Amino acid sequence: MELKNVILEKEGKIAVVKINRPKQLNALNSETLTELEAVVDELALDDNIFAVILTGEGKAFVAGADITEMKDLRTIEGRKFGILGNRVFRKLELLEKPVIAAVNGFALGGGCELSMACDIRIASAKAKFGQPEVGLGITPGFGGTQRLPRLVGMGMAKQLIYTSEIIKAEEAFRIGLVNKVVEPEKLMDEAKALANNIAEQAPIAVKLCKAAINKGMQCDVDTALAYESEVFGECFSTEDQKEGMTAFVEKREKCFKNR
Ligand code: CO8
Repeated sequence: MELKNVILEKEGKIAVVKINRPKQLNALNSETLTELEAVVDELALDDNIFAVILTGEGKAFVAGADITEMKDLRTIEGRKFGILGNRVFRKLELLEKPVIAAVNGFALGGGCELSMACDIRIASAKAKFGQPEVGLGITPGFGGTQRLPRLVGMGMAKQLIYTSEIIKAEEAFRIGLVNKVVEPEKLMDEAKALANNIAEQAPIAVKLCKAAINKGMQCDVDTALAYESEVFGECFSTEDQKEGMTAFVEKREKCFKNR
């Protein structure tokens, strides 16, 4: 697929995905969502990429779903748009490689929701977060009512969603919505350092950790622990487990092969 609104760059073991509609503050229209889905599909199949960074071109991360496209939608079309966004974001959340949101600016509505479908959020000190949907007469529709309370707790999520309040990066850090706040000029370096650190670990183990955390957070603790035991056992069928432990015992550098 020809990409107009999304840029995909690969640098060694990491990929950088950039939402690229800066004039519209990277607002997500159907075309952009479809391109993002194609990029996620491509990354899923790329055995040389072990961590992904998602960011926005220009002054915004993503200022929401495209209000111009949504304005005149009828019920069935609104539902279709919501289903598209949820499908793409869920695909991103389930991608078998960690995704870091490098939040460079506005992350509002669908933008905040996009960042929450990522594994880790690093924010520029200039970033702003919020779910302003009720001020537009709609509910969050790309996972905000579900992922925000899971991240920051039900009370804080309800306050943010019911009021449309927009918060600064420091407040987002305080409530646990972002992992770290950094100076704007350091954002990509920090995100890349983190991504490269992850990419140096045993990829199958990282993939299984992601699956265990994602799955375990959505079910009862006994089912979750049983799943953890299953993936833990699975690690012992990999060459990388033998390599990681042998390298430790032999006091040498390890060399993982994703096998
Ligand atoms: N959609 C479409 N266009 C947008 C959006 C958006 N979400 N955000 C900004 N733009 C456009 C502006 O219209 C403007 O275009 P133009 O130059 O043609 O007038 C351009 O981007 C620049 O924006 P501003 O001039 O407004 O820039 P400012 O720096 O003055 O303000 C703000 C920045 C505060 C971010 C402001 O643009 C704003 O409030 N944007 C809207 C934020 C918002 O409400 N986002 C939530 C949208 S709803 C949503 O995301 C729901 C997701 C789930 C959908 C489920 C569907 C079923």
